[in-house]
Amino acid sequence: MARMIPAPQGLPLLGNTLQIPSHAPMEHFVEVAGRYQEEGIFRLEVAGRTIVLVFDPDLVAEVCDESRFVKRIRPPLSIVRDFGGDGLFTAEQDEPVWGQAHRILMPAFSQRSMKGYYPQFLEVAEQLVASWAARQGQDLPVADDMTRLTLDTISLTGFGHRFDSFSSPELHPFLQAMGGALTEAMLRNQQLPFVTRLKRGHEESYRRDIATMQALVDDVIKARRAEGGGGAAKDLLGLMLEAADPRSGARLPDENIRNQVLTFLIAGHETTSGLLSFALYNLLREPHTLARAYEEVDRLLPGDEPPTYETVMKLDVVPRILEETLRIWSPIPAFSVSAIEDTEIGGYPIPRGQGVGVLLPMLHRHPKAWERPEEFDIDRWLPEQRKAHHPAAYKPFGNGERACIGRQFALTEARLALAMILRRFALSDPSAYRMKIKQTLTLKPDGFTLRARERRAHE
Ligand code: MNH
Repeated sequence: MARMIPAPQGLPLLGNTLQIPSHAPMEHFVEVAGRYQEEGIFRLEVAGRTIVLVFDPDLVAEVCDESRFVKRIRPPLSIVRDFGGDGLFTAEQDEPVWGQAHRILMPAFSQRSMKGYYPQFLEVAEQLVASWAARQGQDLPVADDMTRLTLDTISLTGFGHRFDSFSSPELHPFLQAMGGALTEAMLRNQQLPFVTRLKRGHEESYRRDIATMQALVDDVIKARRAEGGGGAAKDLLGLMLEAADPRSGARLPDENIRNQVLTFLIAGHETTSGLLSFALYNLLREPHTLARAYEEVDRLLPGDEPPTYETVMKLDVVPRILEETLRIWSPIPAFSVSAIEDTEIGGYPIPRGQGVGVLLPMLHRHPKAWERPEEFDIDRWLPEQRKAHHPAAYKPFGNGERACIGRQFALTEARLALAMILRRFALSDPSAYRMKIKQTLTLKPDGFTLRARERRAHE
């Protein structure tokens, strides 16, 4: 028998639209979800659309069945498409260019390829630690510095472009523009279209932000073309300019390459920055885990020599800190799929085309799947425990074919950065930061600072 998906009371026409705090939608969804813990599913009427959110791991397992559900470009992704265009993140599954780009780029994101990027990963990580060494005893803006690291890393490895973010006290204008555009996409997601149309000032600054980002991308591509196309450069841009889809033989259109570069500049740094910021937050709250991390980096990375790729891949505590951080604080708090045909999940009817969002902060703390869900415990990620996890209870990188292509990239970059920080600095948090989430579609700790002191003398 079909069950009704529970929903909080809304207003006629407006539904639940006005209940959502515009700059903190995720916190609100989590709060509402708490009222439906038993059901693990609920429904909201937002800006004229019905959204269904799920977080019970068994229901999530159903929507992760790719024969029944597929990623469709709906709000907020259809808004992000204003700047992501037909890049991988915001392309429809059945747009030929998605498959072409996916097949061309997949090999560039294998763990093997990470070894090739390692010198650049290391170069930027060394700039981070040098910059922190020069600012000992000062309050370090964690999210900003992690953004410097991850933006410089993706742009150098992917496109041979240097932002040199650590040489400037201000963040690059690209980041300002990106933050503005992502925030506007989030706001528009919760607005009735007529409200969006009334806000002319927002429209102007939105278009300006998009133009700022595209101008940078065009410069990066122009610089490469001036050097003679892809050529020897076996980075993402070189690959996109030269490679043909192994299946169709097609090459990526120029407009698509532009969209991919912008997509990678955003998707390739924003979330990894959040991951590293949350990881540092967790470590400062978990002295026992921090001590284990120090022990590991001192054992595997003694001295001042730059660590090799092979050594970094031997780390075990550090990557488990990252995995547990992605459980407790997923930088992307939700992803969505749509029903291919009329179907039901757990007895709840889902009509064809209905979007279903997977609410990660709730899924990743669901008591059905996690013991002591609020506890930061890296030993959940020991091989034996890992095997015992509910198969659908951990989805920080999304699902299936449309899962994150940059997963190895993010985890390799982040484990190196965290190891480099820990081997060099003793960290403290004299202002006793209390978590405050800043959401610009993705999540970061707002206003989090820490202090760093060199653990040993360095010349
Ligand atoms: Mn990433 C898709 C999370 C790092 C490039 N990424 C996704 C999705 C999630 C995600 C979730 C699926 C979104 C959806 O279903 O709509 N990504 C992350 C997280 C990190 C991350 C949590 C870091 C931590 N992502 C990266 C990095 C890159 C990258 C680094 C690039 C270098 N991600 C992508 C791209 C997609 C994606 C591109 C879209 C893939 C596709 O649909 O083909």
